[in-house]
Amino acid sequence: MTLSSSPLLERIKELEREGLAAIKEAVDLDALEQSRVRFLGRRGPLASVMGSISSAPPPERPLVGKAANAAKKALAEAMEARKAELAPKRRRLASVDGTLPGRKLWAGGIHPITQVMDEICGIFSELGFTRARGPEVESVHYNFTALNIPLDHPAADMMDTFYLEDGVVLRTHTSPVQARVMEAHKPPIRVVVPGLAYRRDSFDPGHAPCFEQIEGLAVDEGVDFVEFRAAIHHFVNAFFGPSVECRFRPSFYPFTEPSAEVDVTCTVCAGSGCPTCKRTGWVTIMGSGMVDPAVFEQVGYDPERWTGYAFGMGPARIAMVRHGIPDMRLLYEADVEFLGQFA
Ligand code: 2NL
Repeated sequence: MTLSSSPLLERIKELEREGLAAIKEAVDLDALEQSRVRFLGRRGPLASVMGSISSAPPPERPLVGKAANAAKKALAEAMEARKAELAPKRRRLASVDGTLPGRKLWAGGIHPITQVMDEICGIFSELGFTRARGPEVESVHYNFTALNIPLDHPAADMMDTFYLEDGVVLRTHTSPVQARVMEAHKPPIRVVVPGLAYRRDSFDPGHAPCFEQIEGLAVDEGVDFVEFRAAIHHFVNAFFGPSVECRFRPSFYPFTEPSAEVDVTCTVCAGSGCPTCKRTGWVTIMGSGMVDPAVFEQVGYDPERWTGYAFGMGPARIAMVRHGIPDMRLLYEADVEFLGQFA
């Protein structure tokens, strides 16, 4: 009998081949452990081969022992290698700098339109104006008639709105609140009225069918155009800063006479011409005028005794002028990335 044909050595080689194959095919750590028990366990085939060394012819015994140990070592090494492959991947933490500050979460902020409204009301409160609020669902009387707007007048056309039922509309401006304030209180009156208004407008870069408005009204004895201009100048200065100039342009509103639109030098291009000011250097920020005596008559004030001025502006437009926002719809899309810039 030659050594190479020793049945024990053959058996050892066979076990090593089978073991290596089983290790290679193990799909997870459980399967790997099963093959370890099967081939290297105390009651496994290699252990029993070792136990039967004594039955081999004496010259073969050292070779059989060596071969068995080599097979065990090969299987143990293959097992370690497969274990490393199957082990769940651990994240390498060595590259993370634990001293870095945490990421800051945006805690929310005040909408740019609301910021503008709060600021405007704040500036007028320094001039003695209090805040008033009123219903968004309004009667045709307060929305149009009491403000000297006949329903067949072109001005009523421009304020085409949503009729809820006969004689009831969504208000097209906040002016009905001033009419209500005048009916409920005697002069002197100085109020600003922030709130939502509705018009049958398309949602486009310059319009929204539902928009914020702030109107103001001052009524007292001896209020004249000089006080009116001074108040508006003070507001423009306080809101836009001293480098911004303003001008009054003659205009028409049914509830004021004379009426004026107020323009300021463009804050985006400082008057040199850009898309915000349509290359004119000026942007319109409000409509205004001296209250028409016909309005005072409607609310029961003596137009011989009381005079006043009124104005109205759209905070969304003013926010666009202030920040150079090209499209009003951006302000209403609730895009946190966009709005977060103004928080
Ligand atoms: C505009 C124009 C304006 C008024 C609003 C007013 C209210 C009363 C009496 C007189 Cl009760 N006037 N409000 C006056 C002139 C202009 O708003 O373009 N608003 C966005």
